[in-house]
Amino acid sequence: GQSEKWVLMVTARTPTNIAVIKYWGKRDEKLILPINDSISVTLDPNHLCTTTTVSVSPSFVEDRMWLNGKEISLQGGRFQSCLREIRARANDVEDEKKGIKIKKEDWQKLHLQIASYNNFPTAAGLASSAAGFACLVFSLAKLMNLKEDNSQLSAIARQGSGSACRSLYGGFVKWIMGKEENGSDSLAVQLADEKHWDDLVIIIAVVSARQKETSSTSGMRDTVETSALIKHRAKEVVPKRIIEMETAIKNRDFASFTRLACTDSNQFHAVCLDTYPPIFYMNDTSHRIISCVEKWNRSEETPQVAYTFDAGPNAVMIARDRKTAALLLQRLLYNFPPKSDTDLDSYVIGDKSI
Ligand code: 2P0
Repeated sequence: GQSEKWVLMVTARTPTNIAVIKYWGKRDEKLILPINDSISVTLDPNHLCTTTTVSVSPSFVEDRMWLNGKEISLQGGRFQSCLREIRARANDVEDEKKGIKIKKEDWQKLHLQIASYNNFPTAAGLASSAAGFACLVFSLAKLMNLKEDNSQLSAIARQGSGSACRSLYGGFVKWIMGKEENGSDSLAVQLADEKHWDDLVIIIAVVSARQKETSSTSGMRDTVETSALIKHRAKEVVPKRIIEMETAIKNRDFASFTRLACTDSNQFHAVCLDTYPPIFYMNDTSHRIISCVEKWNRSEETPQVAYTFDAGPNAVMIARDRKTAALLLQRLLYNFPPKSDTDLDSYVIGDKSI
């Protein structure tokens, strides 16, 4: 009848995040519980982000989702975990203007339609799943009137993709690994907001926009099963670095920040190489970018630029301020002229990226 014709919608936009102390390895694959804490910086929402619209209507007959205009399956365990956790916490919703009244228990029967867009290459090591699941969980939480705070929502987003839990906050964010077997304390907290250290400028050099060969999920599973180094990293190295990185962020100490971020990225890739069979995420261009930044940092009194690489060859560089960012672009364009034979396709330039 007439009363069945309504549609209720919520749209949200969520930026991706870049880890400066990396997450790599799970202790529980189903709940997505990590073997160490991690720290990230969330990008400016104007750049790499996901926009998701979630809608509900009594006329929808099943849950459906479209990613970048193409329908995808919601049958995977990760989507089902997020949907189940959110529906379990749903509350009454009332929209007087539209004459809509949804009772808490109705959410178990009502179906959803979800449309999501990434404004950057999916699965090219630019953390698309991080922004994607964070945005999905956040928009559904708004639609279903959840009372949980962002930390509690992050523990749901975590079950979609580990790194997604860190995109529920802006600025600098820590994912606490937690101790509980059910994962209830494995969640994100904000260390500092986006205004705390807004001199920093993030520049991402897209070395390759191709999809990565080894997914993070299977890569980290192989690492945990075969690498001897990962145990040392998770138990001895990361806990100390987390404390040092929190202090560096608090004091806006760029020299310490750079040393910690660069060595942690390098150790993550060393652990990938220590996996059997070995995983190569960086390529020759990535290595040349590292050399270029290291040489520059060593020629100055104090470091100018930090670099970090995720599960792909693209370089994320963090310049200490805008002036340095402009000099960095000059150096990159000189060393990697866009029209030469290098495979550096383009530069994605963040403004004030945090
Ligand atoms: C990070 N990465 O901390 C690390 C550094 C990639 C390298 O988190 O299996 O897509 O969904 O939990 O979150 C990528 O792994 O893996 C990642 P799942 P996810 O950002």
